[in-house]
Formats: sequence, C-alpha cells, structure tokens
Amino acid sequence: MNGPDTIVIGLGATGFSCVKHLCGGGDTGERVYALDTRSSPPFVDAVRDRFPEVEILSLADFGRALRTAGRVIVSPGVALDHCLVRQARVAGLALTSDIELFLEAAGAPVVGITGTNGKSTVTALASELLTAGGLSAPAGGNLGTPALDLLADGVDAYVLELSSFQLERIAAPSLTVAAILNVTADHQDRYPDLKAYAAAKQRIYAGAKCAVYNADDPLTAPPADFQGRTIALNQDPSWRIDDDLVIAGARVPVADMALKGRHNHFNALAAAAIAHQLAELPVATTHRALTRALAGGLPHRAASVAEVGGVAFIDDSKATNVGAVVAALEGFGTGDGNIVLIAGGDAKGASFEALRPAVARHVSHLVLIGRDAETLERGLAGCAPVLRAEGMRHAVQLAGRHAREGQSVLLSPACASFDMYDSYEARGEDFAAAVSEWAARDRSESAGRGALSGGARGASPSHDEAS
Ligand code: UMA
Ligand code: ADP
Repeated sequence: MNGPDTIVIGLGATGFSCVKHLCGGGDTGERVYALDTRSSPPFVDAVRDRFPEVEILSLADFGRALRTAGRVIVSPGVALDHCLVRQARVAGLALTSDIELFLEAAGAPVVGITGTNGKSTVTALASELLTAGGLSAPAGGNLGTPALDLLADGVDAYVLELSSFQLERIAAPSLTVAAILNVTADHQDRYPDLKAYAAAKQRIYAGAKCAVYNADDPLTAPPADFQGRTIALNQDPSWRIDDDLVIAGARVPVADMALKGRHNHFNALAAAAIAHQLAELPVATTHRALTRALAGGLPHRAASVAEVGGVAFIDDSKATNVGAVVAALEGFGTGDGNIVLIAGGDAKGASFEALRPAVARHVSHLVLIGRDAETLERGLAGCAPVLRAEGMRHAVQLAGRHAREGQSVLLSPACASFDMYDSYEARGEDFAAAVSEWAARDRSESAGRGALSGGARGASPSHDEAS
C-alpha cells in the first residue's frame, strides 16, 4: 500500500517551488523526494542547502521511492509519456502538478490564460489593469514566477499564464475566468497533432465560471456543453476591435495604447475583457492604464535593441513558433523585403509551410542558426536568399552586413532556444550583446573612414558585402 510521500520530478523553477511549498511549513512527517534527469539541475544546490530533509534521488533510487510514495508531481518540461512518469503510473501513484497544488491552496479567484501566442502579454496586462483598479492581482505561472511562489495573504485575484504542458496535468481547474487567445501549431515534439495540442489547451475551460475566447479562431471556443458565461472577442458587440478598441461597449483609441503592434490590440482587448469579469472597473480606468501599461513591451517580444548605421535591430527571441514570427513579420514588414530575419534553433518538430508567405513578402535575407537550420532552409526554400551562421555573433555580423539603411534585422527564431541556450531570455541577451559588438565595430569603422576621408561618413558595414 503506497503512503503519503511525494516525489517531485524536475528541479527547475517549478520543482523548486513545489519543494518550498511542501517543506516550507515545517515537518509534516511526510517524506519528499526529488529527481531530475539533467546532470546539473538548476535548483539542486538550493534544495540541498535549504531543505536537507529532501532526498535527492538518483535514477537507480527511483524504484525504491516508488514503493513508499503516494503521488508524483511532474514538472511541465517532463513529458507525460516519459519513462519515469510511466513507471510512476504503473506503480499506482497519483499524478499531480504544481498548478493543482496551487489551486488547492489559493484562497482567491484565479484567472487562467492560455494560447499559442500572446499569453505572457495578456497575463501581464490583465494584472496591470486589475492593479490599476485597486486590486492586488499578482501574475505568474508559465510567465516566469511559478504559481506556488505567488501564494500570499491579501490577494484579490491571481492571474496565471498556463501552458499546454501545465494544463494537461490538471483534471479540472475550475477557474473564475479562463481564456484561450489563439491556437496554431507549436510543440509538435510533444503532441501527435494539432488536435491533441488544442485539446490540452481546452482543459482550461473545465469547470470555469467564464470563458473568454477569440471568435476568429474556432479552436479557442469552449465546448458546446460549457456551462459558464462566454465572451467571444471580436464578435460580442461590447468586446471587439474596429478602428478603436471597444471595451465594455465604450471606445478606446488604439493610438492611445502604450503597447504597440497590431497583435497587441487584440491582446489589450483580451486583457480588458478578462479584467472586467473580475472587477467592476470603470472603462476610464482601463483606458488610462492602457496608455501606460507595458510601455516598450515585455522584454524579448519585438523589443527594439539598437539602431546601427540606419538599421534597426529587434529582439523577438520569445517568438518560438511559426505563428509568433508571422505576427512579427506582418507587424514590422512593409511588403517589400525590408527585413533581414535571423531564425533557427530547436524546431520542436514544426513544419514551416505557414511561414512561407510572410517570409517571401517581407524578408530580403534569411540568416539561419542552430540545430534545425537545415530543416528551416528546406521548409523556406525559394522564399529568400539564405545565409548560414555558426552562432549568434556570426548571425548578427552577416545580418548587419546584408541589411541596407532603413531595413530591420529581426531575431524571431520560430524555434525554442534549448539547443544553444538555457532559455529564450539568454538567447535574446546574447543577441543584444552581439548587436552592441556590431555597433562598436560600426563606430570604429566609421571613425576610420572619417579619418581617411576628412570626416565624411562612408559606406556603413551594412553595405560592404551585399549578396
Ligand atoms: N528537464 C529535463 N529533465 C528533468 C526536468 C526537466 O531534461 O528531469 C528539461 C525539460 O525538458 C526542459 C527544461 O529541463 O527542457 C526545463 O523543464 P522544467 O520543467 O524544469 O521547467 P521549469 O524551470 O520548471 O520552468 C517551467 C516552464 N518551462 C517549461 O515548461 C519547459 C517555464 O516556462 C515557466 O516559466 C516555469 O515553469 C514557471 O511556471 C518557460 C517555457 O519555455 C517560459 N514554457 C514553454 C513555452 O512557453 O512554450 C511551455
Ligand atoms: P506567449 O507567452 O504565448 O509566448 P508572448 O506575449 O510572450 O506570448 O509573445 C510571444 C511572441 O508572440 C512574441 O514574439 C510576440 O510578438 C508574438 N505575439 C504576441 N501576441 C500575439 C498574438 N495575439 N498573436 C500572434 N502573435 C503574438
């Protein structure tokens, strides 16, 4: 007969939040084991230092722990068909997750936001709108701060970004508001097809009081037997975008928004609809908050890094799938090949067919990096001239050399970063560092040319190696 002990699989941010939650309240008499398949898991030292009572298991010890444990908490980065998870199921352990622990403990309404793209932006915006309305509404989950780390007294509502990996390991979240923003292909290394990926996202609606969805994307609609209230964005006359945002039936000019870009108009509409379901917010409060909220955007989402020799360098490292890159190209593209695109990394099994039209329209040169550069080159064959780079510095140099004044160099990889970096943040930071080296080189070359020609600025490095 299995006992109450718990095995935490994964010692990343999620696993560590679970250990803190389970062990932080003092000795309960229940053992906690932890295990990670990586050679140096990020939080293993922190667990050893702060929670010496937690037994860190080797793979060989796992079978022993299975004999006494009653449940296993599986981190989102570990697939549910992983052999460790299968072994735990066979041994009769209950499977749970950090989000289930969080939902059991949260003493306030919880909002869940999912979708292929825009989750982080909408989560951060909804939290800001609620805060502007005087509520304590911390944001977290897939956004970065693990949900369990948000738990606190005095919270009016929790705003969680939920990934498909998190949703697939919750039976029925029963959220106060649940939202799906869009569903396009992603994580094809973890799901057999788009239907299975969409089904994981649909779990967000189980037991929800209110569903907010995108009327332009049928995969986001709640099931026909959904019992709660529904808001169909862009169909509901009170919640839509025409030339303005229409929020609770009132007009808010999109030009007033601090957050720029067409896809962000939709994100603002979604965030406002979510926030207004939770609190009686005057539209004027929402309008005022949108004029300030997320000014400059979240880091690594189409963020301007520098301008070098008349070329804008843009970090969109968070664009880890085709849909996000299409949004960036349509947002920055002028239809005449004004973008040099740096892409590549871990393709997660993606097909790049849906990216072809936007690349053909907006991209003058494609600079490819990372493990799946070959797959991208094949998938985008004929859309734009391709340059292969050996790493980020080389990619920025190639892009900088080929970009003409007035063009943009956009890092929007359509791939995860894990083949080269620990995270998309690290990839974006490396891009920014490479751009600043390129800018320094541009300055010193300009100074050299200035000295030779008596001060007149010659051709920038962008011009000296055109393909
Ligand atoms: N891993 C192993 N062996 C293990 C455990 C993990 O190889 O035993 C690998 C995973 O395959 C993955 C990496 O380690 O490549 C991290 O996995 P993790 O489960 O330890 O991740 P955490 O550090 O806990 O971070 C997770 C989310 N990451 C993933 O789901 C991969 C973070 O979202 C999230 O911010 C954090 O929990 C807090 O909730 C990041 C992410 O990339 C931003 N999410 C994916 C996305 O947005 O597309 C879903
Ligand atoms: P997520 O958390 O779902 O990854 P983010 O808000 O972090 O979403 O944005 C990730 C990427 O998706 C960025 O590159 C951004 O430009 C793009 N994006 C943001 N919102 C949308 C949207 N509504 N539709 C399509 N792409 C979007």
